[in-house]
This record gives sequence, C-alpha cells and structure tokens, in this order.
Amino acid sequence: MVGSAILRALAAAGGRELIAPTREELDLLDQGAVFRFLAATRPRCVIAAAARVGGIHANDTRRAEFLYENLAIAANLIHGAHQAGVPRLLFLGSSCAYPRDCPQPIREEYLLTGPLEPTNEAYAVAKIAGIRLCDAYRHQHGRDYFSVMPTNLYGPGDNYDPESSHVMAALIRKTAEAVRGGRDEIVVWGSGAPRREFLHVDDLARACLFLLDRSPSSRPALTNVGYGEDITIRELAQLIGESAGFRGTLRFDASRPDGTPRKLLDSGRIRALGWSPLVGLREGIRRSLGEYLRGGADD
Ligand code: GFB
Repeated sequence: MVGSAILRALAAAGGRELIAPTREELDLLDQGAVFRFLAATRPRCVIAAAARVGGIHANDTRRAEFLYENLAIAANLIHGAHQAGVPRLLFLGSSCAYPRDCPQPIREEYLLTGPLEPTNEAYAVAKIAGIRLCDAYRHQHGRDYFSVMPTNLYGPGDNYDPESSHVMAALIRKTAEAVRGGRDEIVVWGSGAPRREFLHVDDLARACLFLLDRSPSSRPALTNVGYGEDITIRELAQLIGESAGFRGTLRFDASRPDGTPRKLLDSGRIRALGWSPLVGLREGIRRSLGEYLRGGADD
C-alpha cells in the first residue's frame, strides 16, 4: 500500500527514473539477491517501504514472521544500499515503535524510552532496528539515510482480509458487508476505547516526497507523519457506519485485544517545515468505502 502510493506520487511528479521490482523479481529476504540488485542498478535513492505488515491479530500471533522478515528486509536494504554506494535512503518506521505508555502526543525523542506494547513488539523491534541502522550508517559512514514514522495508515491497496487487516480496512469491510447483506450488527474487536490516528496513504506519500526534496542538512533523521487528531475505535466504527448507511448496532468483542491505549503522533516537526495532510478523515473513509465496494481492494 505505501510503496504503491509513493510510486503514484513520484510518477505524478515526474522527472525521475523509477525502479520498482515486484516480489517475484526481487525477494527482499534474499540477502545475496538484494546486494546484487543494488550493485547492478546503483540507484540515487532507495525508498524502503516494503515490510511484513498486519493488524493487531496478525502482529500478535505471527511474531517470528514479523520480527525475522522485517529485520531481514531492513538489514538487506540498508547495508546493501551502503555497499552499492547509494547516497540516500528513506526508511519507513511505524508509530507502534514508540513505548506503549509514553506521553501524548508522541515526539520523536521518545523512541527507546520505555517498554513496547506486547501485541506489536516483534514488529516494533524490527522497525526500531531499521531506524537505528539508518542512524548508524549516517554516523559511521556519513550516509544520508533517514526515517519516517507514520501513524496508522489506510487507502488504496489496503489489506481487507478479516483476520490480518488493520482496523480501518476491517471495519469498512464488516460495515459494507452488513449493509449489503441486510444485517443489523457488526462485531468490533476489543472495548472500542483505544484511540487511533488515521492518515490517508496518499498524504504519507506526499510527506515522503516532501522530505526527499529537502536538502539533507534541513531534514531530520526521524520525522513523525500523522493526521493530527485521533478518535476512539467506537467513533471510527460510527463514522464508517454513517458513511455506509449502516443503521444497526455495534457489538464489542472483549475476547480480542485492545492493544496500545493511545498513540497520537506529534507531527510538529514536519508541519513546521510546511507539510500538512490534505485528505480529511470523513473524505478518506468515503473514498475507501467506494474502493472496497468497487472491488478494487481485494489484494
Ligand atoms: O489497526 P489495528 O489492527 O492495530 O487495531 P493497532 C487497532 C484497534 O482497533 C485495536 C481494534 O484496539 C483493535 O482491537 N479493532 C476493532 C480491530 N475491530 C477490529 C477489527 O475488526 N480488526 C482489527 N484489526 N482491529 C497495529 C500494529 O496496531 O498498528 C502494527 O499491530 C502497526 O504493528 C499498525 O504498527 C500501524 O493500531 O493496535
């Protein structure tokens, strides 16, 4: 989802040759293949957007996969880029890399100041390793390798699988299916009380290009990119319900985990540089519902 959004934004901006191998063309878990690919292509910049991702249930139950694959992808790409002499690299982190109970809104300097949320610790550890790898190559080798820390994302190319998706895609699917099937109840995991911040992936892509276009000295090593406001999961379910014309009730399934109580990013750093999101939450939900209903979301 993120890689495709960045590619769309880069293609729209023009003026750059883009190399975007598919999973079949380049397996990022294969260290030798990644090193050879980067040495052969020698890009001016690498954007490390690929990752093993999923919602709270996938993160919690497939810890080995999330930790191993994301560590390998980060290590292969970052070290491979350095070996091939690639001067610039953008690494995508995730707001779940911050400590579970850190002050809100979350500032970049809170990284590594406390314990992680257990349901996403494996993924978070791998993302922290990637961020610190970028710092290490910058420190030891003077590389312009930097990280972007997005909040919860949604948009075209999202995963709508009921068990492995994130909450936005899951609730869009459940609500759309309930309306279609004339059902009057949707099941929402957890208590509905956790707060989340949702950013449309096209706004994240714009933020990435915005940072890439800056001079290295005016670009932070780590930059939060969030929407600026959060809502409870209950409020999200209600907003999606309104948008889809769902008039039934929400049932909260307490056997499912809540995860982090809150993770609102302080995006003051990138806002001070001049970026802000363009897609409002209601508009983003409306678009995503439309994409799901048109069937463009079954990947
Ligand atoms: O988006 P989500 O799966 O992940 O869940 P996290 C957010 C909240 O929505 C949790 C609740 O409190 C879920 O219990 N929720 C309610 C649901 N109904 C549903 C549903 O049908 N499906 C899902 N998936 N959730 C992820 C991390 O955490 O955030 C990842 O696990 C990643 O590492 C991502 O960083 C951004 O926001 O809790």
